[in-house]
Amino acid sequence: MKKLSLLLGLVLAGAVVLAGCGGKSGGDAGGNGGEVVDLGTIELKDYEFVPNNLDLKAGVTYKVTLKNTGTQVHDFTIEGTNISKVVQPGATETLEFKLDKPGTINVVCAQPGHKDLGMHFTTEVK
Ligand SMILES: [Cu+2]
Repeated sequence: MKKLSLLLGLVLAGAVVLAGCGGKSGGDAGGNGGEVVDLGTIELKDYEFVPNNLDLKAGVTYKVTLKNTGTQVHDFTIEGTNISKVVQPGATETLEFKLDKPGTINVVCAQPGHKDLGMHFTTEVK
């Protein structure tokens, strides 16, 4: 009888440890969601983005610095979203954004004609 209750105690202790692990990993994921990941600087030139790819994950908040080194007004716009930032020639702006779903996104300059001049790229959201 004593042996059985000891065994039961061990099983219960194991269950508590497992539950504790599950709770901890959930908490960590929430912590990552709260922080902002800095993507560095993207240069907006006449008429291209440099660099023209990004390493993105859904659900993460990113910050990007947009530097317009061209002679025209440019913008950084993610098609199909309301994520967009206009940058005047010679100016630098920062933009924070978060994408909810994985998939392929199109980043474009929405100024008239600029996309057709090559100012766009596609990138993967994991
Ligand atoms: Cu442009």
